[in-house]
Parts: sequence; structure tokens; C-alpha cells
Amino acid sequence: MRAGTEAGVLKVTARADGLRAGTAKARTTPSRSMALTEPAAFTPDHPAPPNHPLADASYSGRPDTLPAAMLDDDPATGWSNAFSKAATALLPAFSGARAEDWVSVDYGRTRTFDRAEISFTLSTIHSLPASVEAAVWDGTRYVPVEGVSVTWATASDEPTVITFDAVRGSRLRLTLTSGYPGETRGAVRITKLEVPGS
Ligand SMILES: [Ca+2]
Repeated sequence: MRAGTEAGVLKVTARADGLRAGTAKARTTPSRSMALTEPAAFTPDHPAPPNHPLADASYSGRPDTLPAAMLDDDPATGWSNAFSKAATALLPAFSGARAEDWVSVDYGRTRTFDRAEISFTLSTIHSLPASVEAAVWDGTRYVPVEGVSVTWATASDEPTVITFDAVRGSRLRLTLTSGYPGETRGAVRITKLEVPGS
């Protein structure tokens, strides 16, 4: 029972039909907090700082073909935009290649870019892209590189080398155009993306 905050005497009278009223008095004191559980220690939940380099892509075809697979030093894993949409009541199954996608790597600091080595997978559903365009983030926007030269690999998972005039920036983006857009064989897969330099 709580009755104000001052110490004193509390008088309680009970009445009931057919019974004599009874009265009790109790001395009251201010109650202390009765919290018995230690409060949880909260700390600010800032998001964890991202690990650099950090890979990204405009699209990934499956949960196990995400951009990080380009940087994991595992030749068995790769980013891919190959997908397969199961048939629905209205639409047939569909797996035609997307016409264009980009992949990017954020280094989290300014560095020099003049070259990238891209290991594309060749398979029944993956082929070399028709073109690769590179752009470097200058802090405000992606600026297309100049003086581009591409040496295409001739075997699966061998590096295709793109070189260009050296430029400073923090991120590299590669825009990949499918060699066979709309066809099942036109998807693009990258098992390894190396960007030499510092
Ligand atoms: Ca890999």
C-alpha cells in the first residue's frame, strides 16, 4: 500500500454488512525502490565498420553468388548475375541473361587505379561480356577511365586484363555488358577480381 511520501500513521477501517467495523493503524515510512534486477548496460549500437575492400554489384543472381565471392581468394566461388525464375501460373520459366550489370570494389581510402584483372567463368550459362567499362569514384561521382585497353582471356577463370590511364580514387566500378543478352548462355560470372596498385 502506498499513501503519500511522508512518514506517519496510516489508519485503515474495514466495514462489512452485518459485522462490526474494525480499525487498524500502521506506522508508515517512505518506501525505497524495490528494483532487484540490475539494469542492463546499454552501449551505442553503431553499425560495425565495413571491412575494406568491400565488393558490391548491381545485381546478384543467387544468394550464393554474391559480390564478396570475387575477393575471397577461393577459385570455387564467384559473383554471378545468372538467375532462374521458376514458372508461375502466368509466366513460363525464365533465365535469359541480363543485358548489363556492374560490380564495384570500395577500398575505403584514396588510391591509384590503372589496372584490373578479372577472372570470368566460361560455362553453359556464363560467357565473356561483350564489353567492360571501368570508372573510378572521385569522391563525388564515378568518372569513366581513359586510355582503356582490354586483353581478353581465352579460358575459363583466367584473368582478363583491363588497363587504363592512372587515376586516383577510392572505388572502382566495372560495367559489364552481356555478350548474349536475353539468352541463357549470356550471364557473367567473376571468380576473382584483382586490382593491383596502392
Ligand atoms: Ca572467389
